Amino acid sequence: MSNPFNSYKSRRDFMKGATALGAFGVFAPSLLRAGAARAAGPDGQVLTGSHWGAFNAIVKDGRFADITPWDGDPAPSDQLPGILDSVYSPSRIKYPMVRRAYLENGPGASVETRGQDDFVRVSWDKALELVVSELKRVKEEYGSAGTFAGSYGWKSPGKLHNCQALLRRALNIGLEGAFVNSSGDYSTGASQIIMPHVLGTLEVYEQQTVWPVVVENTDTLVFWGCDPLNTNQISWLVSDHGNFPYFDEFKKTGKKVIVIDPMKTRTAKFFDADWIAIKPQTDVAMMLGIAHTLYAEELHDADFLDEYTSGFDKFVPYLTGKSDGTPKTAEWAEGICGVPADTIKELAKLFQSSRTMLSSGWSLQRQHHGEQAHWMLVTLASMLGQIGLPGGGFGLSYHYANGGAPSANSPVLPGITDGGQAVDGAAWLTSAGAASIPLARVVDMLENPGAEFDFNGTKSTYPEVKLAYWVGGNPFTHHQDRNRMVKAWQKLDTFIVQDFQWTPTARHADIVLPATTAYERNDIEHVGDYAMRAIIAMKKVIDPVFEARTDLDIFTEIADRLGKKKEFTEDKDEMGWIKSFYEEAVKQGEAKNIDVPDFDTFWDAGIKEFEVTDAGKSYVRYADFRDDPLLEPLGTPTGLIEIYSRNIEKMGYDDCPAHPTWMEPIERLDGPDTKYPLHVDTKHPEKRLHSQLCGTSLRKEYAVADREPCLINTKDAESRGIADGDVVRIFNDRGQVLAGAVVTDEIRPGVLRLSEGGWYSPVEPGKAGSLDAYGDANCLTVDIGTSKLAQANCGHTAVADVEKFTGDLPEITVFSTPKNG
Ligand code: PGD
Repeated sequence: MSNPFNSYKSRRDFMKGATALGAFGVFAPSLLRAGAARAAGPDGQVLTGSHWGAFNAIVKDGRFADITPWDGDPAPSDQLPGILDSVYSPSRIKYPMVRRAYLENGPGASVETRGQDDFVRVSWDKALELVVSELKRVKEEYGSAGTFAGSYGWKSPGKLHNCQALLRRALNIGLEGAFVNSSGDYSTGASQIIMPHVLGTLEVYEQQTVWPVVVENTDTLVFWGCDPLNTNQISWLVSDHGNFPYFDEFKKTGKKVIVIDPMKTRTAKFFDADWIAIKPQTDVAMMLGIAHTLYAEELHDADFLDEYTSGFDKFVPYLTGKSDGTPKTAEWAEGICGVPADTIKELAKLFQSSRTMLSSGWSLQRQHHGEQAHWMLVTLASMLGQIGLPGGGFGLSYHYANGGAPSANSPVLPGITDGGQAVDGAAWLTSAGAASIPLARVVDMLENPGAEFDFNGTKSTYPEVKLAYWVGGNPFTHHQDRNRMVKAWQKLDTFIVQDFQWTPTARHADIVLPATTAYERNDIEHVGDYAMRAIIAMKKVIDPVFEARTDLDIFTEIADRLGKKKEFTEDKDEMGWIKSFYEEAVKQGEAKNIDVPDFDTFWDAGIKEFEVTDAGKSYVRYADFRDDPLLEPLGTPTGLIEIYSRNIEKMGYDDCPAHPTWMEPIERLDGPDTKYPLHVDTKHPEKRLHSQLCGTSLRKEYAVADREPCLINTKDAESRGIADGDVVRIFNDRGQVLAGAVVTDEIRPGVLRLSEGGWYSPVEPGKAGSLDAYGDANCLTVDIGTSKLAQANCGHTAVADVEKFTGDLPEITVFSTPKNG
């Protein structure tokens, strides 16, 4: 089966395809109202925004009937039709629902049958009465740490209906903050903790040296474990797709592109790149092999290391093997990463002799000892001495939210606050403790109340949690080791889920509250996370369907029932909040001399775009530091790039030494103690956002035999008698899933690809170890912290085996409404 994802669609291609399909033929553009000031009414067109970009929603007879990309989008995502389907899909939650056993017997009832029980429809009044009385009971009986509201997930964009901030706001204001929060995220959990020690900043969410500079100056562009043509389809805010025109420009230059990845990615195919098929989880070894070559051949930039870094002298004995008897030569690296030593040596020379940008993804750090990967990448870039030069150095965000698209001179919108102490930025460094856990340790916390855990130099104890309230996330797809999780979840008396679709998470809940999609409410957001290209009115397209209510509305009522409505709302309704955020932008505009129209003009127009400045077009990351490291020091203790960290040394962790180090992961392909012969690569999917849109008609475009596709190398398939299109069972000691085989040479032998985000559909719900009928990759992954430092998730650490499935094919239940739903 050929892989359909080898290119991206420019705007022209998108529209051609759409017209050919007749998708947009129903409404002549002249009949459509552009920029309607509110929901379209029975017929019309509304401009609004999403993770997948800005789009026009076409409404017919009061129904969201069609979707076309915003005129300003240079590369519309072909996932847009999934958005439309998500509003009316069979997986939509229509009414407030309560698990029957819970409704009949109360908190803690039959927890072992969560996921298999049927649900009972209740009124909103009843549902909220249950929610509020349980919040109060848990606070009374278990104190301030009995409820977990560190709810994580990709939710929807919008500065107001930020459901996670609203949840915490309701509990901060209504329950005097009686809840356990979380810090970090599943994307960059390891890197965002180690990078402040190394570079004095989170680094992963910072603007990159911009693409016009890269196109002009970079000779060798390396994509190391990232697939920007795929992942830049979506953004945390409303995607601008600002990188895509530069992909075309760079390609036209004919300059070298290298992709280091177990898979021949969409990006590799687009650029016709040199594909180096590394073994998964071995990047640190390969980087060390390059570093050793540079050092041994005296190709490293000693002046740069002297002036801008600290601790290289402590790293060298490790590199040469003086300290541990193992020189980290290219030959040594080959034995681990599977890339020939000659290739490693050639790369060292190529990187040193040409302007090289090492652009890395985050998969490298979403694995056991993931902290080491970006630390070693920064060390390698330091040895090359090009950090702060136009088009040289490293970048940790070219693959995310269109990092590197030049920034506009735009005001910055505020958003709804959580009404308590902010947990962001530098606070992540110190926010360990019973009041907040590193979020990927949630199962550990449920299993081990009272147990001590380390985190970034601190020690805390896990609280005893009895109630979890989840909004805007799908932990029954995003968290690792599903079977362990299913059991741990049984420790909860109550699990409340607020979502718009019957995700696997909602199916494991006791109380389910139907939220609206972003298209059934008004909001406001930026277009372009880094580019800040525009502010968009995310206008309501249609009224809420069935009994869905907005997150703001639900939490307002919870705050009201807790006697704190006024404090929660500050006397503002939906449009009052949106206006108040916009007014801040107007004030900033006045101060910074940016033209920002008044609210009514903006809302009527639907969007306000901002100019990209010359400074935005020529930004070079770390140029200031390079120009003057004394006046522009980094935020590290030494003010320099820390190749050796005394702070980490003081922590004394056995699993995170004080300089970048190759550390064997708990399991890996061909690893010393590894039991299974194949690695499971759980990269991000091409046709959905994590698990979002998995429950829509888009699935038909990629599912194989109705199941999540699993890429398998031709040789591995042949030796197991697996043919393209077969249903296969992938298994290890932690779990077993069915998937549809895609036999290909576009993946390294020994590696399977099963994308994260496939909805968990257990054949025996509630039973740990059940076969998953659809293909949830996290049935197979390990749930351990990356190290004591970051305690981040290891979603890319999994080995397994695969066989052709010959039994009776079990039904996939997860995409339909549960009984009575
Ligand atoms: P999403 O599918 O985006 O996944 O995990 P995350 O939980 O973020 O789930 C978001 C949920 O929010 C959906 O169910 C959606 O319906 C709901 N939602 C959307 N908008 C709203 C709203 O306005 N209100 C409410 N109430 N709900 C809403 C993603 C996570 O998975 C991440 S970020 C990463 S990087 C990790 N990646 C991997 C990986 O690469 N490999 C593995 N094995 N595992 C991973 N897990 C992580």
